[in-house]
Amino acid sequence: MSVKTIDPDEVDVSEILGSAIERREDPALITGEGIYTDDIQRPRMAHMAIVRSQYAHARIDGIDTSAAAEMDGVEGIYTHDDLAADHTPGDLPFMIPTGWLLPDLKQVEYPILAIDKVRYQGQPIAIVVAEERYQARDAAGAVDVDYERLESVTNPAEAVSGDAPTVHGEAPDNVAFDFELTGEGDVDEAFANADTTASLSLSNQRLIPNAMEPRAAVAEFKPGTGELELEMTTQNPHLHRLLLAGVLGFPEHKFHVVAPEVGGGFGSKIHVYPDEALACWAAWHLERPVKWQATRSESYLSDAHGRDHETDVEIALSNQGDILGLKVDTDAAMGAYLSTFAPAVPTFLYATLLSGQYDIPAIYANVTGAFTNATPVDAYRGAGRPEASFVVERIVDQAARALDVDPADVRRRNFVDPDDFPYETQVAVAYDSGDYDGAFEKALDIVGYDAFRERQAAAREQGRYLGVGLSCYIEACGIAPSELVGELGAQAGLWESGTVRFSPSGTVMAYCGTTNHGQGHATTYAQILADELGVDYDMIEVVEGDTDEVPQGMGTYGSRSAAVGGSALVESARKVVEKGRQIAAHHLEADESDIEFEAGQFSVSGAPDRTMAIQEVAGAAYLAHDLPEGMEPGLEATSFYDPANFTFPFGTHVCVVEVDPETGDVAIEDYVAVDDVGNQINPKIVEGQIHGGVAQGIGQALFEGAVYDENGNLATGSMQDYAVPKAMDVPEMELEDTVTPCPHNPLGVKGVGEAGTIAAAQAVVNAVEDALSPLGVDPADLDMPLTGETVWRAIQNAEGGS
Ligand code: MCN
Repeated sequence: MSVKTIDPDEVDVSEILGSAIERREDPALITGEGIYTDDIQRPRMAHMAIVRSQYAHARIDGIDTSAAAEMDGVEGIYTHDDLAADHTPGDLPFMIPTGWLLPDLKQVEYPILAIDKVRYQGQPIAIVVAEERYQARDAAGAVDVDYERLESVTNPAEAVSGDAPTVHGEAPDNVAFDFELTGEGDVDEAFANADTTASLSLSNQRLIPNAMEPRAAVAEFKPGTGELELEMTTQNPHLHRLLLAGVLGFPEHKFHVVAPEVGGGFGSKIHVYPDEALACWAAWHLERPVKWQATRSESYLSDAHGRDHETDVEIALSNQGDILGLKVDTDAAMGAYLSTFAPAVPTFLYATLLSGQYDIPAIYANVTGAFTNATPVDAYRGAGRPEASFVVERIVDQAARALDVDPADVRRRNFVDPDDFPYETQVAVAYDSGDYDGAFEKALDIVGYDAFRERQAAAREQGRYLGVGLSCYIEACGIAPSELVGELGAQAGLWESGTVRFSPSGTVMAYCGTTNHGQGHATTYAQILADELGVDYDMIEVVEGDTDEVPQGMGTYGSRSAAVGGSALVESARKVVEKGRQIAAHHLEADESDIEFEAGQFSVSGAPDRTMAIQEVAGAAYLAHDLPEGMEPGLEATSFYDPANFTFPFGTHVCVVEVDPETGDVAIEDYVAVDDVGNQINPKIVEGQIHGGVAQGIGQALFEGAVYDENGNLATGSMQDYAVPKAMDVPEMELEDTVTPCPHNPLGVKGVGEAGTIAAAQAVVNAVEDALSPLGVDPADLDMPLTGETVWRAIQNAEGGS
């Protein structure tokens, strides 16, 4: 069933929160009015192209720029030596910082232009600035780099096997970190006491984000004021301001970062990369605006990739089907350098979610971060949590097989009980609220699980292979609180700022430190404030993505904007109402405690005719002719909201497939999702987020995967070679929900932006495994992506072995 969109004019303000109103951002975007970074033109603007390493691992013996420098339009060609010689007194910055430090993390230098060595194909070596874009790109192609090639390694398990080329001298064994997480439960004892165990080795393949708009930047240095302005494809302009100021050695208060319209990010536009720093440096150095626009091929090489885990997992069970313990050992690729939040992803966003929706008394996780000669890996939609859900949900299916029971029964038996919240897992987190069985039974009911099993048995009689896959996922959104993440190694606080400002005429401006890049914040934030303030939705404007307009913020990632940004706005709205209450009390000559506020009206309790609309209060606040003694004029408030905990959305996704044993082709027949994201601000936006997320999860399950050849060349560096799902590959979905409010934020919301991606992949893979179980296919042969070839080979392997 699909949620029907409503025209906001048809919704009363008292019902706007929770209504599926149309997204207000869409008219401008679909009529071409949206301004993206590459649309920006500046007088005297030059163009930058980047000379990137052809090889995965090489020493640089020389860079000959002479031929390129003679080419038409070329203004300058710069290497690391030019950066080193320019602008920087004292210590040389121009290094990308690591935003999350784990104990004993091997921090390695990550220069914005290579110094002496390159460690992945695509690493920036030099920049060319020219009058026109094509001139810059042509000249970049003419820069002659003298490489001495070195052996390379791209697989994380091989990289840390003790028998691989070394990526960084500082980490001779390629181990960036060795991370362990366990609780009080004794895992060895759990396995010693187990009646049954099951195990699986699996890969969670490397993915490439593929946002619709490749990354881009326009930088301009203004010599008159000493200001640097950067318009860029960013999910977090404030973090980019802070970290790029450090990279460049530029004063933060003179640095203005703006996100124009951003065509998707999926995590890839969070991180600090060399490219945007280089555009800034060039603009500063040349004192003219400089634009850099990645080509699609450049994006494949240079956007941080996602996932890339090799995992061994074991589960211990009683004969009755109780999960007694879980052991997980993962090698997680970091790629060639530590990208901004890379160390946090396979540790605090992965190992902490390994209890899934289950009450598991003993868990041990060990994660080894591996340097490899590949593009750096960082957060990509879901970031750590899809990997965790994948491991848990696949091993639970193996457990069912080992016990010879239906996979639905193992899940039912082990869910955390609704009465046990907050639930402390054995892996360091406390789930806030949930009803896992509720969402599960609803999903099974919609898909007709019991009837399907009968249909499946009948189809097998006819030689058809139908399968059903279950995925009961848990996720942690809105990473928090700042003090805790600080203890865990975050180099930033994870609060959010929100300002609510009335104008004298009673309209409202809202400013939030999050940054929309497809999620519809302008709509949902206005819904929240219309409800809080009782002001007409159309009279509320939302501003994000500009460090001059919104002085502080932390950006959009980790499905945090509703729970953290939305809560900051709520707190500010409530402060505004409190000030308004004092003004109203003064004007209505009543005691402040007698003033009620509802639907935008202040009224004296028991005297409904003595009222003052919040707009009138705003007028009085700015007129300032008659305010309570000592009160400052104006009506606005700013809040920095620091959440008390993560939020933990959850749900069950069920996928039904048919596999053609002759070709290995997988057809998705049915897809049902029941998600619980707490209270919903806008059910249509929630549905859209789930839908997009599931499409990406299906992409991972069936199509996508970055492939490196034996020399570390990216073999899937274009849309022809890297298969993202197309519309015809994504089935009709049945999206339903349950609602279990978050108990610790004022909106009761949990995140939704990543839920679909976290849930989908294992639903599809488990379905394929279920379909093929009569053939005796080895589950370890079903590594994603399950292309026809992979599935066909798995079938041949099973038939060959039988
Ligand atoms: N929402 C709601 N009710 C809830 C929760 C959220 O109505 N209970 C609404 C929010 O108000 C917001 C949207 O749903 O309009 C998503 O909210 P939230 O879950 O807070 O996620 P963020 O806004 O912080 O977005 C980040 C998340 C992430 S981490 C990735 S990756 C992702 C995603 O959002 N990338 C996206 N969704 C994307 N959607 C698009 N179009 N493009 C991307 O790059």
